[in-house]
Amino acid sequence: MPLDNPQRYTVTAALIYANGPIHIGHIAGCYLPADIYVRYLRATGRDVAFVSGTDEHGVPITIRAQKEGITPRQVVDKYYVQIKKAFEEFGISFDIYSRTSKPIHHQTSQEIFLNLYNSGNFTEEVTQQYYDETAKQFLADRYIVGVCPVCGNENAYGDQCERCGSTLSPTELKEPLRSMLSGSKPVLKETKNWYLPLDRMQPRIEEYVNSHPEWKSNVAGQCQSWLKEGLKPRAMTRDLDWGIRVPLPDTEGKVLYVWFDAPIGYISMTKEWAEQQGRDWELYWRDKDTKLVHFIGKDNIVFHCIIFPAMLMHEGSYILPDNVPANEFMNLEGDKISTSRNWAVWLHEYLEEFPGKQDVLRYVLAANAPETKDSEFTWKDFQGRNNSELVGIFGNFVNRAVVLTQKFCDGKVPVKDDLTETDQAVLDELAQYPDRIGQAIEQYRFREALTHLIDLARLGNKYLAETEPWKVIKTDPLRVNTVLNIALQITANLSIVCEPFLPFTAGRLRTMLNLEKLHVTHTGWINAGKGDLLPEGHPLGEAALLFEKLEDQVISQQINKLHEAKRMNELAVKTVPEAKPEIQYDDFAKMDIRIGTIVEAERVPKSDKLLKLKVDDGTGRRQILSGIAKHFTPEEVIGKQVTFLANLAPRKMMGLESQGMILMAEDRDGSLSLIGPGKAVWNGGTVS
Ligand code: B3M
Ligand code: ZN
Repeated sequence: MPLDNPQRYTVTAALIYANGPIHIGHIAGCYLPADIYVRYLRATGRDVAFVSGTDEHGVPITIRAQKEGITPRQVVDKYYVQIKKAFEEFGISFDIYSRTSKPIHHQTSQEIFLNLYNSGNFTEEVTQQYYDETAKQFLADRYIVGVCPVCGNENAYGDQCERCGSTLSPTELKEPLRSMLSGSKPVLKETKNWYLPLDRMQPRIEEYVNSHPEWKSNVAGQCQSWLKEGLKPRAMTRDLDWGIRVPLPDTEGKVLYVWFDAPIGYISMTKEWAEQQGRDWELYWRDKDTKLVHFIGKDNIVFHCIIFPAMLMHEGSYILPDNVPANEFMNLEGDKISTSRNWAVWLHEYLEEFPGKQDVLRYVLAANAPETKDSEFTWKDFQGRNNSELVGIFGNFVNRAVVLTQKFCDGKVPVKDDLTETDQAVLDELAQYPDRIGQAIEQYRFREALTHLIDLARLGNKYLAETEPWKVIKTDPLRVNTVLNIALQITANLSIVCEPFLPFTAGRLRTMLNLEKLHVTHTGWINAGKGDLLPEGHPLGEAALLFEKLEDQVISQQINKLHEAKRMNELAVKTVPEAKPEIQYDDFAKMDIRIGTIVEAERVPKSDKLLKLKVDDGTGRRQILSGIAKHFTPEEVIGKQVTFLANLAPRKMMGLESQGMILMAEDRDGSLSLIGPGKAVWNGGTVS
């Protein structure tokens, strides 16, 4: 039953860049906790707008476009659809999942920008930025390539060196600098941008942050360290062509900073949703009784706890975030999750490979969520928790309660007789769980809430083990009726309190218990804890297995897949070697390259590299020493036609003379292959 005066919540989950698929780290860090929270709020009758979507502006999008050889628009269109679908199938219950490329968002962002501009909340600054004269545009940090001052990597980016991981700024890069757009050398050029003077705003922001001592310690800690360092003005416009146009005259080639417009996306998406629903969006953003909660990962804390609130408080008409329960990161099999290294479990792949098992992943990710520190996902743990907790405890209890009722009570909720002390104790205990779970959720302690949930199933198992209805049936069927009635009441309660975590399971439980008929729904948290949810005589539905054991083979397949994907990726990122300096035709013509057949081959004693080959070159047998012993056995190469450099000056190696050189192609993984002619040709034939 919904409350008469429901509290109102606006809950947001980070607007992920639409530049790649989502993985388990995103889910455990942000989307799953948000969904658990929102499902719980709805179940307790609160009025909630659960808002999210994709962030479709900024350099991450244009970089991706360049990598894939498509336009930024094509990038965001592709990933928006993919991401939205994966979230839906995984049961993340957004009220709206939209995108920052919508006109309503452009409009809202420009309006807020203008409000801040008109009320004198920006400062104008002219600075020197790198400019590509060939491409005729300013270069985002990411588009400037130079030598890393830390490790000497010649391909470090202006914001980061991918080899050593150092965070950089373009001015720290050592020469030679080049533009990723045209390859030319960038020059410094003056440009004007609008800044949010966070330095001047510091006292008000401090006051705001300090008025929230209840924030999680990892969040508060990051805020305090930013404040202690002293806030600096931050540019809210950028010289870029992909994004939202700056709504001021003479600003051709400038767009709003992506971190200016992205959080405003929460507002514009709420507007869009409210319009669809015939609701008033302002209630969700301007009514001071509304609680605004942002779920994000730890790399976004400063934007949600300092910069966005600063924008809102100076604009003046909006409520400020009430809480920002950011999570830390989840690692995978002992290593950081990395999109570029392909070290991740991708949600869309999981959904395909484990159909119907959304709740298993939801369970494992929630149980392991990086709430206060980084955590770790391993496939072994996934298997272990599934087999022992979901199958062994939760599923086992529910299955026994329902199957025993089918067997001993004709599939109907049996009549309760007098209660023993054990019965009463179990019912008293049951009554406490909804609050216990709910309070943990309200305090963003989802792992703890989940352990309470499993404890409730444990309580059911313990009760059955103590009362042993399968034995007692022979002597005291009335007693069995009471026990199974209570076991079924626990099961019905589980269907309500498990819903925020395991919505698919909750649905199956409702069917099994035939709950729709009773109007006991998952939104009935207020009824949870009661020992009489199911009336006596109520017919159950079909028993079904909630969870199934995961075999070792399924798990090792996943582990192998992960390692294979990483290996393939490492091969793919190995770059093609730099081109050599230009030569003239005469330089080339000096080389006498010919075809010959290897007729003898043997290892050179005491060398693990060299093979001694005899090559039929059409006029005789010439001896060539070749450093290929690690790649080929002598038997493998005998009889092969090869290409060799015939006029290389003879050299001595290991006391033997080599009269030429066999040509080889080196593959990405370092393996070698002989280069023969496309069809057999005569020995001594020239290559030109
Ligand atoms: N797009 C960063 C990210 O995808 C950024 C979040 C915006 S939330 C308003 O991790
Ligand atoms: Zn480096």
